[in-house]
Amino acid sequence: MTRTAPAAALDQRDGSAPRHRFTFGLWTVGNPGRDPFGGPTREVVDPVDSVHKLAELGAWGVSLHDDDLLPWGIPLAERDRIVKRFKGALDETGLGVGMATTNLFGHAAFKDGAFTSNDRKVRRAAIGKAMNFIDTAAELGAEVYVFWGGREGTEAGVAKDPRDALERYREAIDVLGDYVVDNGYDLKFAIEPKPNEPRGDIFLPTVGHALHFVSTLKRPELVGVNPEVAHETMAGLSFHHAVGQALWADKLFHIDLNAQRIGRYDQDFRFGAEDLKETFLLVRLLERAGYSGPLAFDAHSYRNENADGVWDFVRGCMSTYSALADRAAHFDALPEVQEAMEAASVAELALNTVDGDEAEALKDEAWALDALAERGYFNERLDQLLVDVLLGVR
Ligand code: GLT
Ligand code: MN
Ligand code: MN
Repeated sequence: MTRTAPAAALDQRDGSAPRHRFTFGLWTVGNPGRDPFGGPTREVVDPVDSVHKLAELGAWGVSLHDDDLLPWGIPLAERDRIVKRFKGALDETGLGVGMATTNLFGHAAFKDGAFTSNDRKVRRAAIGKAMNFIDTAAELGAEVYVFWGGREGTEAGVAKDPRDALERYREAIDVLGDYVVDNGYDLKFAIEPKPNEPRGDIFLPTVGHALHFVSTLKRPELVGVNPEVAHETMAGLSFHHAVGQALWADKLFHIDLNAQRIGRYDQDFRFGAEDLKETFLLVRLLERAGYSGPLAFDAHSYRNENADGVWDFVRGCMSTYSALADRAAHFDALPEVQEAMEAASVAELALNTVDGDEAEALKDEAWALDALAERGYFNERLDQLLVDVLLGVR
């Protein structure tokens, strides 16, 4: 079913569809402000109310875990009633479902892992739980199904051979891939890496690890990655480089946007709340690459906000993305930027280094290194222009 854009869409350039497909997880706007040291500071939000409010604010869609919509353990008839009511809200508002996923971390049985638990019965139950919600995801028209393996890891490294754990992880994704194809579902998978938290160390800790893992699968074409700003940043890595590698591999199926400072716990702050420069580089990259998948804000409002503050957080995420997209286009159009790019030989990196069999010429050219060391790359000028644009002085 094609969905019509909500009338209030923030960034409607051509008048027909929102240019950016912004989505929010039900668990993000519904986050009650719990942290490891204190209980909730806000009421739980009804998913149907979240759908209506997000539509009003101009989001394109939502994403959800099974347990966000269907509390664990409810009877089948109740499930059907809840799904029907939720579908009704989506139809009424025109909101889409960017991604769906399984909560494979909350239940106490997943304390040793889900797909990589040492207990085979837990592993089988985890695959079954995912299958159950894949059925609902297909019914809701989700385009991507995410796997975030928050519990797939160890504190006591001696308790799991990482080779066995990765083999079981691979097996689970392969079995679920067969399930999707056998049922004729139009659904792609995306693996979401994270280095640690809640486990001491998590398997598939970075985008690079996940990209290699995808290449080992039975159906690699079905599976991509879902990088999250906070997760690569926790590992001290450049997020836009990680996204660049996912794009280069044609594997950016989904993206989780938020903000994070290096060396901290998983902060999941409002998009753009930290490191505006890296955030600018990310948005510029996504815009230039023509990424058209969901732009999912996987973040939550500060704990000291009340229910109204959550909607300020939602507006802030979307307006910062849109403003940075505009700033990025403005930056690239500035003549002084184009000159600095030329001086820095930015476009030259897109040219082939070697054309055909040139071994003899290349060996001769090795002697040019001393002369080549003389030039500058004008990175100071170029980077300052970026800072000027971010500060609004250009
Ligand atoms: C959890 C995690 C996120 C994941 C979600 C999907 S759940 O909130 O912190 O990064 O994207 O399972
Ligand atoms: Mn995430
Ligand atoms: Mn996170």
